[in-house]
Amino acid sequence: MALGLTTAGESHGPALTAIVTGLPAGLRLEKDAIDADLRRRQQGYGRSPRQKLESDEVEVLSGLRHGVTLGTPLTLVVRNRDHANWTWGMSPWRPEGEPAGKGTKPVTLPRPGHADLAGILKYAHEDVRNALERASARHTAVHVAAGAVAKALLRELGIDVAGRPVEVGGETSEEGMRAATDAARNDRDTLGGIVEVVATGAPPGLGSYAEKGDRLDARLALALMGIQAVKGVEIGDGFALARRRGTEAHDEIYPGLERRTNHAGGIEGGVSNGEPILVRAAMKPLPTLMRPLDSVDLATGEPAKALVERSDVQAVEALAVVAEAAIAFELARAALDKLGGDAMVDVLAARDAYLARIGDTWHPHAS
Ligand code: EPS
Repeated sequence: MALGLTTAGESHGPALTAIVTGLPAGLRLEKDAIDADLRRRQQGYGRSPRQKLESDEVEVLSGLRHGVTLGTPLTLVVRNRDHANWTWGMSPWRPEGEPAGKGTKPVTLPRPGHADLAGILKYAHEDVRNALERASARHTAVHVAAGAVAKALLRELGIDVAGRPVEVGGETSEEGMRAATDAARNDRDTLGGIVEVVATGAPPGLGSYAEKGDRLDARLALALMGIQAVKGVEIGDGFALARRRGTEAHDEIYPGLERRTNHAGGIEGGVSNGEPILVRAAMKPLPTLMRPLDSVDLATGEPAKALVERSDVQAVEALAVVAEAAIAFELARAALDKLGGDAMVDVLAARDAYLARIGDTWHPHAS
């Protein structure tokens, strides 16, 4: 059974939920490790005051007993503490009593760059809130929880995945990124940036060239492009390869199947080649602006300024954690596609048999 993930939940609703299916039985999970990733996602320079309200923590409702997976659907829940301020406005049922708290008035001022306008047109909503609540990047919290589960599985297979920000507002040094964030905050503006995720220890043979949907690079690109605000994805040297000659673009093969370069980012023909897997994602500046752009009031059809709501100045460090989780989940899916197994013991036996078969020719790098 393929590894699957379904998520649900609104930004200011009661909770976010993820159901992970197809996990082998016998995988040990640590609550602390999942919570540590949830905390990492909440941190970062330029985050919204909302992060002071939330203190994300995972709850498990099914699929786990005494910290070990059962091979049944795993339900992960992250509650929204802020929901306490929205109990009327985001009540799942028809609210009782007088309107109180946040979210009581319809939002009619769509923000350029957000899902607001497309969302209400698509779903026939009148209140933009009905679109923005799910489109919000808040729900990446539960994707990070699912990614932490995937990382536990990958660790058993000797695969490590790590994400980091490499650029914020065009700046690449730590100080530059902070200064750019401070400057944008002072100007009541927002920034985007670039994150990089590196996976080491993946064996050759994950993914396939047989169909385009099987290609590992296509799957990783989907995993990253599906994250809020991501507008570009690059594998290995990506766009720079287009400007090189073939003799300078490819990674030559030496005895022991050694490579001295990794322009391909660890993937050739849609299949992992045993080198570190290297991907990058570009994030646009966040579309919720304190200095709002021109829009139209949907209630009157008249020109107006877009909705102003509390938001982040930039969330690139958060994206690094979310992208790491997305890549981990996709690599875990690809690894289970290759190795199969209802039980971890079977997955590990299949891994050992596979590595024994290719071991005469392929030797993992120390990197
Ligand atoms: C978000 C807007 C802000 C962010 C939120 C994503 O939320 P709020 O409108 O409640 O201040 O803080 O991100 C999170 C809450 C989170 O946990 O990442 C948006 O519009 O996407």
